[in-house]
Amino acid sequence: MGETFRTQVGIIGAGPAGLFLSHLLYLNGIESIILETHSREYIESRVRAGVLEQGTVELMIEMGVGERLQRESLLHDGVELCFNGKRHRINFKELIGRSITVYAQHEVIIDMVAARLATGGQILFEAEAVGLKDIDGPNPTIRFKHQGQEKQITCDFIAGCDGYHGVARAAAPEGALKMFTRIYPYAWLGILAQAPPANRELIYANHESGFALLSMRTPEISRLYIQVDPEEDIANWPDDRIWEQLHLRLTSEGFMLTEGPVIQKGITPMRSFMLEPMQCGRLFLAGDAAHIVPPTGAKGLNLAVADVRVLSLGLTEYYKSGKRDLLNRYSQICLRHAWKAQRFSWWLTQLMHLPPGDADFDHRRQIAELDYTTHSRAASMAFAENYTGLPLLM
Ligand code: RFL
Ligand code: PHB
Repeated sequence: MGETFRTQVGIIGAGPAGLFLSHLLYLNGIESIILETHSREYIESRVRAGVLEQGTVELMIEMGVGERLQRESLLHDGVELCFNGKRHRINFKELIGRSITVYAQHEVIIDMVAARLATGGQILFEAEAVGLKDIDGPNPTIRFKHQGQEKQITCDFIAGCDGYHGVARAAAPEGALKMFTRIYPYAWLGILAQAPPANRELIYANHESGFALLSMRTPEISRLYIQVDPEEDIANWPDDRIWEQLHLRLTSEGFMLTEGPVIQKGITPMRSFMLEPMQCGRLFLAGDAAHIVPPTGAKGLNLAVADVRVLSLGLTEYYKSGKRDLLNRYSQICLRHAWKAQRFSWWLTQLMHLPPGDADFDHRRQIAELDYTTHSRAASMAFAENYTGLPLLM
C-alpha cells in the first residue's frame, strides 16, 4: 500500500455535491479531501445541467462563490408550456415571488473548483476510488488509485458524492439499502448550438411527434432537446433531422427557431432512482449517488446541493458539540425533500412526453391537464412552487 492520507471527511467525486460539501465544511472549519477520477479539464467542460433554483443561487452567494454567477447568469421569472401549437407562460415572479437562474453546470464547477483551490482545499484529480473499508468503525478508509499507485485516505466520515455510476453505494452490506427504480420509455437527444436563443425563457413543448425543450446557456448559445427512443443511435440523427424535429415540435404563433452550428450532441436515457436510507455507518451518500430524477423537472443538481447542505450542517454540529442529532436524521430529511422533487419530475415527464403505442387517450388527457395547469391559478402556483424549488424542511 502506497501513501496514506488522513482527513476529517473523505469526499468521493468533484461534481456539484462533492465540491459544495467540501466548501461548506471549509467555511465551518472542517477539513476534507476530494477524490475525482477525471481530470480538472474534463469536469470543467462536461455539458450537463443549466437551471439553478433560487436556493442554490442564494447558497453560492452566501458561500462567497457567486460573483461570476451574478454577473453572467440569466435570471428567468417564468417558463412557457407549449401545447396545441400555443405557448402559455407560467409567471413564477407574479405567482409566488420567486425565479430561476440559467447558468451552466460546468460554470458552477469552474467557480467551485477555483474557490476550493484558492482557500487551500485539496482535490486530487485523476484519483479513482476503488473501494471502501470499515464504514462501521471510527476510521473508515477509502482506497484509491492515483499516479499509478494504490493509496488510501483514512477519515472520520466518508461522503459518497460519486454520481450514479460511483463505487460508494456498493460498500453498504447486502440488503442494507433499498432501491426504487423507474425506467421511462424515453430518452433526450440534446444539442448545444451556436445560435441566439429563440425565446427569452425556456419552452417545454408537448407535441404529437414528441416532447421538445428550448433552453439556453448564454445570449449566443442555445441548448435544445427532443424526445427520442431510448434505443436510438445518435448516428441516425444528422443535424438537419434534429432541426426539422425542433421546428415541428416547437411550432407556435409568432415563434421562429434560430438555427446555428451544432457544437455538441448526445443522447441521455431517463430514469428515476431512489436509495433508502442515504446513510450506512459512517458513509453518507449525496446527489446522484443516492437519487436520479428524469431531467424534465431540472432538479438533479439542485437536489445534490440540498443534500450536502444538510450533511454539512450535521457534520458541523458533530464537530462543534459532539452531538449526532442532525447527522442521524440526514437520510430522513433528504429523502423527504428528494421524493417531492422525484414526484414533480415524474409528473412533468409523463405530462410532456408522447407515450409509445396507441397514445390518443393519453394525449387528450395531457392536453386537458396542461390546460388546467396553465389556466387555474392554484395549479399554476403548484407548478411554480415545485419548479422553483420546494423549501427544505428540517
Ligand atoms: P456528478 O455531477 O455525476 O458528479 C460525480 C463525480 O464523481 C466522479 N466519480 C468518481 N471520482 C472518484 N472515484 C470514483 N470511483 C468516481 N466515480 C465517479 C465523477 O467523475 C463526477 O465528477 O454528481 P453530483 O455531484 O451528485 O451532481 C448531480 C448533477 O450533476 C446532476 O443531477 C445534474 O446534472 C442533472 N441535470 C440537471 N439538474 C438540474 O438541477 N438542472 C438541470 O437543468 C439539469 N439538466 C441534468 C440536466 C442532467 C443531464 N444529464 C446529462 C444526465 C440535463 C441533462 C441532459
Ligand atoms: C438545460 O438547460 O440543460 C435544461 C433545462 C431544463 C431542463 C433540463 C435541462 O428541464
